[in-house]
Amino acid sequence: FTLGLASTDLALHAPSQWASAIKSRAHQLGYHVVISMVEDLQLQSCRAAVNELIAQRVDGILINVPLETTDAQAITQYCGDLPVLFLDVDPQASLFSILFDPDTGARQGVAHLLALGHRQIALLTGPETSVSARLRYQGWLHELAAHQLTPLRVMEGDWSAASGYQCALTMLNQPKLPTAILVANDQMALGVLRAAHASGVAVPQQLSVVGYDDTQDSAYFQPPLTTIRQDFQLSGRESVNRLVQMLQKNPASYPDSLLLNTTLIQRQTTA
Ligand code: IPT
Repeated sequence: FTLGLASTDLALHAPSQWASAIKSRAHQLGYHVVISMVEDLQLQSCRAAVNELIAQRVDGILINVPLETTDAQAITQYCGDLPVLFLDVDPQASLFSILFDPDTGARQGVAHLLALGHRQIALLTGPETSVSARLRYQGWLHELAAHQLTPLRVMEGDWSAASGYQCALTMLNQPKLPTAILVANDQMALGVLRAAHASGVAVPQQLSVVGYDDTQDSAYFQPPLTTIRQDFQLSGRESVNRLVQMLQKNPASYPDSLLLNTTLIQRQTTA
């Protein structure tokens, strides 16, 4: 059997972690994995990547491309009998998927800051084109509203450390500074730490920073980053297990979708 993986930019954290976890689990089970990278986030490009995989005679497809529900449904239909599992869609949609619960992650970050007494909280979101980035943002707003709070400021990055740096420089250059910032991923949080340092703002004494992902490097940031952990190893392994189960062609044992929890990892960027 051969499994196909259609993925966004492998230079980003989630795609690279998934590619590696999926490859190694498939290898253990004696499957091959072929990867097709999607250059931009248009439905057309995702379809082209899927076609490329089908041409290579894959038996099932994993899709790590942020897709709107209707687009993901169109891809599922398009693939016909070929099982398709999604990694970056809305958990509310009835698609076959393995996802991290964005509401839990958002709640953990907000609750942690509120418990420390923060009320002036800024948000640094991921790109609006990303389903997960939007869900994290909505989760933060929802949790803040549940405590009669609104964000002090909201800015949008593109997941890169460079964008985190630029956005944080802008935020830290305003008269009214946040006491804490929730960041949609650790790479952007790395840029925020550097901007704080460059602006003479002490972390965590003057500014608390919470990331999202828990990359292997995050414990080595200065200071070590408090973050929301997503276990990509677990998710990659489970996605292969479940897709393979679909290939057994026994509808009675078709697996369900899975919603994974996130964990708050408290390090030294919050006080
Ligand atoms: C999300 C990561 O949190 C972020 O760091 C970035 O790698 C992004 O993926 C790329 O799409 S995780 C999300 C796909 C569940």
